[in-house]
Amino acid sequence: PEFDLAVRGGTLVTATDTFPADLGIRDGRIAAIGARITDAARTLDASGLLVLPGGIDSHVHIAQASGPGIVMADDFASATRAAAAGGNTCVMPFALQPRGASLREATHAYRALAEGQCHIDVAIHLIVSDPTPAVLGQELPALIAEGYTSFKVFMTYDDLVLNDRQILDVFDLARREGARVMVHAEGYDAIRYMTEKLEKAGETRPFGHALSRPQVVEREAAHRAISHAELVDLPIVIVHVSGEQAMEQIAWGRERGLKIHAETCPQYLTLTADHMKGLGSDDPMEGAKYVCSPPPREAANQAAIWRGIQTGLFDVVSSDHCPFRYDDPAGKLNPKGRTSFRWVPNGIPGIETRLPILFSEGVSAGRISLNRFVELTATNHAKLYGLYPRKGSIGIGFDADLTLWDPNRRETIRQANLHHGADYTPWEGFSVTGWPVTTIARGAIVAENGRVVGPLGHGQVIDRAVSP
Ligand code: DUC
Ligand code: ZN
Ligand code: ZN
Repeated sequence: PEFDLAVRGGTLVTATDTFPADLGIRDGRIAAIGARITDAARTLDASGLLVLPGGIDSHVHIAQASGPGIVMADDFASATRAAAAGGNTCVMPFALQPRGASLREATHAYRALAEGQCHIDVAIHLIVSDPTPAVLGQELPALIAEGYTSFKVFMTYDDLVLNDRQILDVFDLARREGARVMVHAEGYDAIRYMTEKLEKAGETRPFGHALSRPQVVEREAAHRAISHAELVDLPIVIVHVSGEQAMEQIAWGRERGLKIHAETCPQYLTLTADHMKGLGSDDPMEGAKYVCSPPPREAANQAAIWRGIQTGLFDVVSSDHCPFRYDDPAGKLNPKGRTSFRWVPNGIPGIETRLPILFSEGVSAGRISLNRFVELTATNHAKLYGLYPRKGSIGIGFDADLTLWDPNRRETIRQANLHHGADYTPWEGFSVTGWPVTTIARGAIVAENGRVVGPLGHGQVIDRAVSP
């Protein structure tokens, strides 16, 4: 046969177009788009379904070191299994440089964890926590040349925070080397001040987390990051934008002609700070299930985030999957976590639920078009991080990374049906319309009807060129 696989009778959706067509797949790539493709070893019937570019989640945390006694709930096998079941074909986790250690060694050790352990493709970002002369002078340029072309910097956390001079030096290097920089914009000193004040006042429950990082903390850091980017003349991505006030800073920067990209996440569209009170339970510790940074805001803020999605302020919607088990001494309910929110690990699982939640609340609810959905969940991720035109759309020569999507299927999100390593989902009982039915990664069927069928090791670690 001419093709290994034909996908017949579906409606193809890209960031710009929606049209009925068959696909012919050969050697893991899209080889034909046409009216009637029949000469294939295997045929999938996509009638009544949308054929979307596979989801790319450019912001996930997998098997990342998380402080003494704390263990992240997913390794590469479980995270990519959950991602595949949720309609994704590529995820981008972070190799973290522990302070005082070599970024190069940490990165190569992290990559070794991924090799042979992934159901879908993985591309690795770096986290720079210690920009020493050796890191800035040798390690980082060498890693960028090796294909690690993007990295994240933090403006908070004891073990990760960079001061302003360090941020400027790292931005300057990124400009020279053509690397993409992601910024976690929350102010370290403001958080410390608030945390100590809240603890002194006895406000130690998980809800204190939300009080310790009000919008001004994110807004101030976003402004500072944007100003540093202007000084250095570097495009940046502000990740996990949670508040309307930070959005205003981004809009302000763009009006000045700066290239400021922005990411938000489903938690800022669907959760609120009140979730951290553990509502619906007698136990305030239940609120720890929703502790992530930045924290979800008041309900009215969700409308502002939706406006940013509709108007183009946001380029991408990622999950920021950062999974910890709840009922586990190495997770949310670690012994110190019970004494103060300060010790509750920050992050929530979401790698498998990102696409259904955004589709349902966005497309099915009439807030965004199908094309905008594809742009926000696949195309723009590929373009921002150097995966385009290999991934991120449907076209001749692209990787055959596809999700067959049933726009009418109604489902209720249940932990019992998810594939991640966490022991809960923040969206337990959340109803959605629209669901991924089949996930195809480089031409192979990796998930079908909630079952992951592709072999571990099918996914590859992808090196990237610097993004134009
Ligand atoms: N930042 C993230 O990107 N993820 C989880 C926690 C955090 O601070
Ligand atoms: Zn972050
Ligand atoms: Zn994150």
